[in-house]
Order: sequence, then C-alpha cells, then structure tokens
Amino acid sequence: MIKPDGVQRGLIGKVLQRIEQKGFKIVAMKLAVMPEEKAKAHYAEHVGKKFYQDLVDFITSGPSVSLVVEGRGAIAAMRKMNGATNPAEAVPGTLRGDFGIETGRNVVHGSDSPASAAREIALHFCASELVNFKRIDEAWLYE
Ligand code: DAT
Ligand code: MG
Repeated sequence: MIKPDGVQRGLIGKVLQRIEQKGFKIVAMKLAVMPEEKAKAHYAEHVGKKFYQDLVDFITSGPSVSLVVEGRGAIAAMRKMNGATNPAEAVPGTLRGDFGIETGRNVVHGSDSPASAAREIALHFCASELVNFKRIDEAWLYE
C-alpha cells in the first residue's frame, strides 16, 4: 500500500516503478480513502498500542493506493524494498530509506506473511478485482 503521505507527496509513480522494474506483477490496484472500519481491521494486530489511534487517523486521512503484487518471493522482497519501519533506520535504496523521515509517515505498507497478505487482500479487494495475466517478460525474469 502507498500510504496517504506517499500519495500526497506525489510518490505513487516512484513506488510503482520500483515494483515494476523489480519484475513483480501488479495484479490489482485501487486508490481510495480507507474507511475507519477498514483501517481498524487492517491494523487489528496493533490494537492497544499507544500509536494505534494515530495510525488509524493517519491511514484514513487521505487517499491511499492498495496493491496486490505477485511474484516469486514477493512478500519478503516487498518488505525489503519498503525498508525498516522507522525511515531513520531504513537503508538508502529502500522506499522508506529514500523517501521518509519518521515512523508515522513511512510512505508504504507491506504484508508481512502469506497469512497477513491473504487477510489484507480479502479486506481491500473482492476476488473479481484480481486480474490473472502474464507479463510478457516472465521468461526473462524466471529461470
Ligand atoms: P511495518 O509497517 O513495518 O509492518 P508495524 O507493522 O510494526 O510496521 O507497524 C505498522 C505501522 O504502525 C508502521 O508502519 C508505522 C506505525 N508504527 C509502528 N511502530 C510505531 C511506533 N513505535 N510509534 C509510532 N508509530 C508506529
Ligand atoms: Mg506490519
């Protein structure tokens, strides 16, 4: 997900470019202001933490872009491409390292496991919004 700060700062294209140039396939994409209930469900694992309400307020504060990214090793690779949660610790070359300064404005979100990816995809998309197609360069990306 490209969070509201990334959208407001004009970073949608830069994030999408990194995903595309890596070779991963964007199979669903949606720009919307996340409703409060969806935000609470999205961040359910953080209920009770001191930053939880700020997180919900931030993620609902403007449009965000939700994506489903497909490819071998995509979950772990996207987390690496996003970088450490705190942009101050994220290494240069990562999205957060290159484009962020503080934890509460860290530009992007990435699912952290197959289970959370499945849960988050079901939360933000219906099955018919996921597109099944082949990238023409797949033979040059996979051995
Ligand atoms: P990540 O987004 O890297 O998966 P997370 O799941 O631990 O990190 O936290 C979700 C988001 O909550 C994170 O992107 C920014 C915010 N957050 C995490 N820890 C925080 C903290 N200590 N103070 C403020 N915001 C925090
Ligand atoms: Mg997380």
